Amino acid sequence: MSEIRPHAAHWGFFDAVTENGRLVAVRPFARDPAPPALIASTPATVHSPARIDRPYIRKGWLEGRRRGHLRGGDPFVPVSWDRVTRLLAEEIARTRAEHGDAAIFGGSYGWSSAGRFHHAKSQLQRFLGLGGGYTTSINAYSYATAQALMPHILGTNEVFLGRMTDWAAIARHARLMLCFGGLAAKNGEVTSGGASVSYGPNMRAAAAAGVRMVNISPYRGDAEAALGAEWVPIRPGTDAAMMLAMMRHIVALGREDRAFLATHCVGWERLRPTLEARTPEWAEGVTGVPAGTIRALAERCLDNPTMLTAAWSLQRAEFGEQPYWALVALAAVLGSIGKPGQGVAFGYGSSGGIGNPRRELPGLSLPPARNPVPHFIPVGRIAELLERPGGTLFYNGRELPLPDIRMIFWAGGNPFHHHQDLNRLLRAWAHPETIVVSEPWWTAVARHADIVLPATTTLERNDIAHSSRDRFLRAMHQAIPPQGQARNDHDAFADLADALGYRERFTEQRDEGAWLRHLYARWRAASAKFGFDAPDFERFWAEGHVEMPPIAPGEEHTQFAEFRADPEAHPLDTPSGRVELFSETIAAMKLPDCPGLPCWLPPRESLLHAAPRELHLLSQQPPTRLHSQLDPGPIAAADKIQGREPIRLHPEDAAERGLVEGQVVRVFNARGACLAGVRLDPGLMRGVALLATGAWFDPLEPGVPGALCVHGNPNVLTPDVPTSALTQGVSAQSCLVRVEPWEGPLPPVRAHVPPRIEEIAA
Ligand SMILES: Nc1nc2c(c(=O)[nH]1)N[C@H]1C(S)=C(S)[C@@H](COP(=O)(O)OP(=O)(O)OC[C@H]3O[C@@H](n4cnc5c(=O)[nH]c(N)nc54)[C@H](O)[C@@H]3O)O[C@H]1N2
Ligand SMILES: Nc1nc2c(c(=O)[nH]1)N[C@H]1C(S)=C(S)[C@@H](COP(=O)(O)OP(=O)(O)OC[C@H]3O[C@@H](n4cnc5c(=O)[nH]c(N)nc54)[C@H](O)[C@@H]3O)O[C@H]1N2
Ligand SMILES: [Mo]
Repeated sequence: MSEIRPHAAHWGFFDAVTENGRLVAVRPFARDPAPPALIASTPATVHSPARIDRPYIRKGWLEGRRRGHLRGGDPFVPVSWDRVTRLLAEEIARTRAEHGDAAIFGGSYGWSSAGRFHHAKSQLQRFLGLGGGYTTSINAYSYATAQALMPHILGTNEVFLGRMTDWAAIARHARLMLCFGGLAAKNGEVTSGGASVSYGPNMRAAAAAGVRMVNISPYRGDAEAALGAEWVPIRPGTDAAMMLAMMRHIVALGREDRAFLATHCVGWERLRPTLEARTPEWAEGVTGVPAGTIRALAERCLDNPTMLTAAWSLQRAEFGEQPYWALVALAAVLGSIGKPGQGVAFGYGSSGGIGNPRRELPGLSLPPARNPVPHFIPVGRIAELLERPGGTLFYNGRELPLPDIRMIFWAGGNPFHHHQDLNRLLRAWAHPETIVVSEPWWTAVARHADIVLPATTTLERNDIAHSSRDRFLRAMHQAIPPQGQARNDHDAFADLADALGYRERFTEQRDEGAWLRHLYARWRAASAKFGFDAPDFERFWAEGHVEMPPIAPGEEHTQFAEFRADPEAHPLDTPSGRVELFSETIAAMKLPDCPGLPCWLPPRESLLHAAPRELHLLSQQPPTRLHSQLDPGPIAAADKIQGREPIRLHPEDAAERGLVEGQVVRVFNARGACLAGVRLDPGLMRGVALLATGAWFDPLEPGVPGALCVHGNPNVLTPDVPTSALTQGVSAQSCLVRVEPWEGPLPPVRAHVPPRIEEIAA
C-alpha cells in the first residue's frame, strides 16, 4: 500500500510516495508549471548506502591524536547516542572554560535543507548562542563580494538578491538584455528554502515578448536554445575590461547620459579620464571579443531599452568587485537605472525565483539566539582563521581579530565541498582539538570530523518550506521513520543543551509539532499586517500548501524607479545618496586590489598569461545536483564518465592533448589533482574547461595532503585567495590547470560508501 504526502526540497516541491517505510518515488507538485528534474534523485539519495547509521568517533581522537593531527585517514568507532552526548557536552564545557567561547567556531556555512524549523545551521547556532556563543562567519559563498561591495555603490543588496526589477517589467519594456555569464536554465531548478516556480518560464516569456538576449560568456550552454540568444564568447575574468571599453565607446560617440551622471551619480569626472586608454581595441586584446563587437553592442545598448545583468559567478573570481562595479557604471553612463524594465541587476540566471514577480510578505524561520561572541570572519576565510590564530584580517575597513579556534561545529554545510584549495584546508583543519559534524551522509566533511552525529533527512521529520521568492508556503510531512539511529538536529542539540543545563531555554518547552504551529502562527500574524489572510495551521497542513495572493496581470516592478524620479526625495543609502562611480570610502582604504573606481586588474590566474598547455578551469554549479547534495542519486550517476565527473573541453583543445570523448584524464596544477571524464563540447571558448562542483571529494589516500581526488572535485584545484581585501570574497573561478591522459588503472570511487569502521570493545 503506498501513501502520498506533501514535501519539499531546495530542488523542488514534490509529493513523497512511500511503501513499507521507504520512499519509493516522488511526484511533481501539481501546481508547478515546470517541475525540476532533480526531484527524481531524492529516493535513492535518502536510502543511499552512504547514510550514517549511528554516531561515530574518530579512533585517533579517542586515543588522543587531536590538535595538529591531519583528519580524514583514521577509522571511526561506533558509539551510542548516550555516550557521544556525554562526551560532547564535557568537551564543549572544557573548551569554553579553558579557551573561552570564541574558541568554538560555529559559522557552519551551508545550504542545509529546505525546512525552516529543522534548518541545521539555524538549530546549531541557536544551540551554541544560548550556550555562551561562538565565532561565526558572515556573507555567502554565492555572492560574498557583492554583499560587501554593493552597499558602497548602490546602497543596497536588493540589486542581486532582493526585490529587483522583475521579469514582467523586463518583458514589457526592455528590447535587449546583455547577460554576462548567461542565463543558465539549470540554476533556476534550485531555490534556497524550496522551489515551486523556477525562473525558466519567465525568461522564456521575456524572450518570446521580443527581448533579444545576448549571452556573453565562455560557454554557449549558459543560455538554453529556447532563448535564441546570441553568443559572444569572452575570456573568463575579463568582463570588466569589456564593460570599460563599452563606456569608452559611448563617450567617444558623445552619447553618455550627462544629465543622469550629473544628478544621480558621483565620481563621473574621475572615472571618465580613466576610460581614455580603454579602447575597444585594447579590450579585444584582453577579452578576446572583437573590437567591432564591443562597439556594436555599446551602440545597441544606446539604441534599445536595455537590461544589463551578470551572473553571480563573475564576482566569485579574483577582483570580482570590478565587473559588478563596472556594470553599474555602464548602466549609469546609459542613464538607464530606474527606467521601466531597464538598468542593472545581478543573478537573473543564478537561482530559482530571482526576478520573479512577487508580493512582499514576511519570511518564516527559526528565531535566532543572540550570539554573545562578537568575532566573525568573512565566510571564505576559514583556512586563514585556522592558520593564523591571534592574527588579524583586514575586511571592509576593519581589522578583524582571528581567535584561536579549538573546536569546530558543522551542521548543514560541507566545507570539503564548498571551499577552495582543499589541500590547504586539510592542513588548516588539523589545528583544532575537536571537530564535530552533524550529517545524514558520509560526505567529505563527515569523513574529516572527530565526532560524527547522524542526522535525519527532511523525509524523516515534519517541517515547513518557505522562500520569500516563492508563491507557495509548503508543508513537509514526515514520510518515513528515521533511518538507522539518525536523529533530528533539534533533538540532538536539545539533549546536549540538557547535559549543559539549558534544555528549556533551547526548546522553549516545545516539541516539533508545537514549534511548527508556533512558527506558522507568527508568520500568519505577520502576513496579516501585509493584508494577507492565511488559513489556520490545520487547514494549511491538511492542504499541503498556502498560496500567496497572485500578482495581478500587468503588475510589474522596476527597482530604483523612485530614485530616478526624484533623487533628492529618494536618495540611495550610499554616503552621497547617489550611485558611487567613485567611492571616497573605498579609496580611503588605499587597497591595491580594489581602488576607489571600477577598473581593470589582471587576475593572477588567467588565459592572458597562461603557460602554453594551461587551460582556464571554470567550476560551475552542477546541473545534476545541488552542490554536493544528491551526488549519490541516479541523475548525477548517469552523467558521470566511468564514474568520474565530466570535464567539458573544446574538441580542438582535447585533440591537441591527444584526448577523446569518454576518456579519463588527470586534471592538475600546483595545488592538487583530480580525475575526470572527457566530454567534448564545441560550445566552449578555446582554452576554457568546465568541471562542475559537487562530486564528493575522494582522495586516493585519505588524510594525505595532495592526494589525487579520484572522483573529480574541482576544489582540489581552485585557489583560496580573496577577491580583494575590501570584500574577502572567494575566487573559485580564477583557476589554471593542465589536463593529461590518465594512464594507470582506474582507482575505485569510494565516496558513496562508508569509510573504514572498527568495532572495538566498549
Ligand atoms: N569551485 C567552486 N566551489 C564552490 C562554488 C563554485 O562556484 N565553484 N560555489 C560555492 C557556492 S555559491 C556555494 S552556495 C557553496 C555550497 O556549499 P554547501 O552549502 O556547503 O554545499 P551543500 O552540498 O549544499 O552542503 C550542505 C550539506 O548539508 C547536509 N545536510 C542537508 N540537510 C541536513 C540536515 O538536516 N542536517 C544536517 N546536519 N545536515 C544536512 C548535506 O548532506 C550537505 O552535506 O559551494 C561553493 N563552492
Ligand atoms: N542545478 C543547480 N542550480 C543551482 C545550484 C546548484 O548547485 N545546482 N546552486 C545554486 C547556488 S548556491 C548559487 S550561488 C547559484 C550560482 O549561480 P551562478 O554563479 O550564476 O552559477 P555558475 O554556474 O557558477 O555560473 C554561471 C556561468 O557563469 C559563467 N562564467 C564563469 N566565469 C565567468 C566569467 O569570468 N565571465 C563570464 N562572462 N562568464 C563566466 C560560466 O560559464 C558558468 O556556467 O546557482 C544556484 N543554482
Ligand atoms: Mo551559492
